[in-house]
Amino acid sequence: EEELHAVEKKVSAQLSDGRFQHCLRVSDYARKLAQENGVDENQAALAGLVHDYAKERPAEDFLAAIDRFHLDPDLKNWSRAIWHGVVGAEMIQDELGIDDPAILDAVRLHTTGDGVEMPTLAKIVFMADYLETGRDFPGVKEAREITDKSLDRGVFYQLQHTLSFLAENGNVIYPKTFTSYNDWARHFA
Ligand code: DGI
Ligand code: FE
Ligand code: FE
Ligand code: FE
Repeated sequence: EEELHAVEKKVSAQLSDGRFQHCLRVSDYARKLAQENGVDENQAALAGLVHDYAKERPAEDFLAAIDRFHLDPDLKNWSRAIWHGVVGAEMIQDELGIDDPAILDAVRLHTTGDGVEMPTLAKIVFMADYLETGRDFPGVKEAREITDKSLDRGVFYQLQHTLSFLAENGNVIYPKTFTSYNDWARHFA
């Protein structure tokens, strides 16, 4: 698609080559998951391409955008790991002119996930980010197999493992990461 190519150039201008290549792989993996789950594959590919658009912006840009877009001021207490999705979605709309609310929501939710009402496109981008062909953490093969059988089981697998990983490393954990996990844990209990 032609829009995809124009957006690729704008994304690559914002990112290191390594992260841009990650975005291309997420785009491809999102297209595959879209085909498997009855979602528009071009919409999924575009969402995957832009998901980390804001990842390398300086903190001042995020802090200014939180004011400018009237986002929750508590966001200022967090960091780029959280900002690049929630605040990044506003930058994508503003700077890339992408207005599709499903794509913007998928970007907003791609780091923390969401509860069981999470839109299918958002599940796809969340899982494509975790499973793209450049990822090689222990368990990635199992995670890919689970996700091919059930997108929902894949989402829960990622939430479970990311939460454990963050806690093991003594990281601060964003509340939404917990509420997403709890909702799926109840769902599958
Ligand atoms: O942007 P990516 O590296 O491709 O992937 P991502 O946006 O899913 O995650 C970015 C990082 O954020 C990753 O190292 C995991 C981490 N993360 C996810 N949830 C939380 C978190 N970090 C903190 N501090 N708190 C969270 O709740
Ligand atoms: Fe990200
Ligand atoms: Fe992710
Ligand atoms: Fe990513």
